[in-house]
Amino acid sequence: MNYTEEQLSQLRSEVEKRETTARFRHTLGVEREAAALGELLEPDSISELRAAAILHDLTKSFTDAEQIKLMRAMGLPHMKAEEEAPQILHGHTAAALIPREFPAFATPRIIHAVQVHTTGSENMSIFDKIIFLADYIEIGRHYPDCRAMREAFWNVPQDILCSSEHLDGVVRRVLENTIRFLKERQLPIDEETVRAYRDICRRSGIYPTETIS
Ligand code: DGI
Ligand code: FE
Ligand code: FE
Repeated sequence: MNYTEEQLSQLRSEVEKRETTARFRHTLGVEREAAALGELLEPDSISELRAAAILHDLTKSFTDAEQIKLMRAMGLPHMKAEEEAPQILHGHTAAALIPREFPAFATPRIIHAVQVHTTGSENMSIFDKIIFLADYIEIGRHYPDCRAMREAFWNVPQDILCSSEHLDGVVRRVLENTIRFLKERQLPIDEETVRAYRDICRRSGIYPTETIS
């Protein structure tokens, strides 16, 4: 699916109304990063990647209770994360809202990438990985881990930038960072995050270094 700049601009103004200034700045950062990654890795899908990035944190401002209420209202099945890691629910609720509120943008690729943007998933497409990585390395993120992954992605020769193995390597390291971050804080690690990490290690022929009990 291709969107015109006019359609994207209209989508941006709709989403801007629903996000705080800081969140919307992040959203635009993710859009820019997703477009830059798309130029290298998915050049025929830039406008669709932009749309997914604009929509990815649509419901981020909702409280945990509101997330759970929205899950039920939209007929989504119960998830363990509702008790253990409610901060991951916003991808699921945002994805479910897209067909209702932004039907022109309800493509399977946009919906799936938004749904899994926080945890990753098994069998991620390049489109999914671009949104997942753009969310972590967009220019507005200043945490040392985010800066390090931004460097790790961009600071390589041009021919490596375009390789899906390089993308996989950085996505794997982002998942490793997330798991380590959660372990250090003794927070529950969602099973989807674990599956995403194991799957990308297996596909890359790499032994998982983050052990998950
Ligand atoms: O929505 P953003 O802030 O832009 O970023 P995000 O959607 O990647 O959400 C990041 C938050 O999600 C961060 O606080 C870590 C948390 N998170 C990611 N995976 C897991 C998780 N939290 C738990 N408890 N378990 C997970 O597996
Ligand atoms: Fe998010
Ligand atoms: Fe985000």
